[in-house]
Amino acid sequence: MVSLSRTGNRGSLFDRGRLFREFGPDMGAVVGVGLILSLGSVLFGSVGCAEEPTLSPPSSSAHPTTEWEPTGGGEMPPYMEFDLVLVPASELEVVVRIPGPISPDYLEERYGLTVVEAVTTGGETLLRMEIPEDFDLTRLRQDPYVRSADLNSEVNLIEVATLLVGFLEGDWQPGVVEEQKWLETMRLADAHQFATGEGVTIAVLDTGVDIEHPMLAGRLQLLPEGLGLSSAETTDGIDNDEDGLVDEAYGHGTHVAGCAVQVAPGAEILPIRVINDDGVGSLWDILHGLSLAIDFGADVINLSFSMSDESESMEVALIDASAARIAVLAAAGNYGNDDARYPATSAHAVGVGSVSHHGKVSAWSGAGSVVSLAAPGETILSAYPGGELWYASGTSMATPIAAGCVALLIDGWLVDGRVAVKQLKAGATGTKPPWAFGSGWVDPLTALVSAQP
Ligand SMILES: [Ca+2]
Ligand SMILES: [Ca+2]
Repeated sequence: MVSLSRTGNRGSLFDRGRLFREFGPDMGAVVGVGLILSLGSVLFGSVGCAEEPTLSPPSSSAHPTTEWEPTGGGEMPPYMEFDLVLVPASELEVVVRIPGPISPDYLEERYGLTVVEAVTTGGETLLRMEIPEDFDLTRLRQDPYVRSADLNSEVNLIEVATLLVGFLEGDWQPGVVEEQKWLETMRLADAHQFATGEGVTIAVLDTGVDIEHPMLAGRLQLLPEGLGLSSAETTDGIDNDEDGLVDEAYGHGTHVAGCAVQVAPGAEILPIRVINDDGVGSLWDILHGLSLAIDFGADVINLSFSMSDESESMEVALIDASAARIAVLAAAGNYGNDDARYPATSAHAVGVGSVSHHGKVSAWSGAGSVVSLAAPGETILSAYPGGELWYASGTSMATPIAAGCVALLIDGWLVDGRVAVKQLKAGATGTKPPWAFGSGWVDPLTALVSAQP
């Protein structure tokens, strides 16, 4: 058994009783009674919002805004034609990374594996292989030519696992988007006078995006055909994972990409579809997507999903991204303050949790010292396929908002992704409670004004 090199603590990082006492029954109660209720209360705007914002709105952009509420409900749009089938996760497969000079034949002959799919990346070969009945993963991992090997496990989208997708808001209305409170408390209008993320590529590994959406049009770098993964978000009207919900993840990637461009309107989004419309992907898809993100020059990689367990292959991929000076941001999960999920907990990724637009920790957000940063993730209005706008809440929304901030710093200071993350952490603002995250919640304007390159 190969042990993974990690730092950080996945244990209990929070005192729920303390949270309850200091921050009111709304927070403590929802942590206790379950995620579906807590998320419902967030979406209907009942999580307490009585405090003053911790960031003062700048005078230049201060304007009277009507207090907005999610308008709720709405019909699911008609399903579009399905033209992409993602590879299902399988316990009968292994994903292996070997040096380029080593032939896959070596693995076939020595371990009885059969190549299903192979990609070359960074001088190495990434393989998806069928395993024989008496397969021994430990023996494969100990092979000196094998850099990483894992069973090809299932990967789930955070919001789908907690039955949260979003609300239909109606047609594209840019004026409404601009009135969101979180844009104001983050002082983004002022930050955009210093930087917009121009020249920065943010890879969004998700369900793909609606490439025609007005919020995204002209801001996309699309994957060329023939790579095995695509950029477009599509839906099939089928309950692919047989959980009783049909296409429950559809729109997730479009929404996530829209969050990033609201923060960094000059950045280019590279959508990589690694999760299907029911919110299910595989470790293979993720690893393949990460290799494409690196190969296509991403400066920032956004991972708004969590995995059921840590993975040697994922750690190796994150180390490679880090070596390429890429900032990898991962959602901490919506399972409560003491339950941040991998890969947000990896030492080689930047974990991102959620706060309200006042900087109050979201009751359902993964938190703790192992989660470096937080960003607004409650009732965020963003793009939805078909030119629409939906509200959604979750660390999936907070993560691309933080990723957009990293893009602003890369542009503003002409630094690489990893330096930009350090600057963003150094400029972060305290949350309520202040010990919730490793550094605090993102404050791009402070980092743009005061950071050292
Ligand atoms: Ca389903
Ligand atoms: Ca489906």
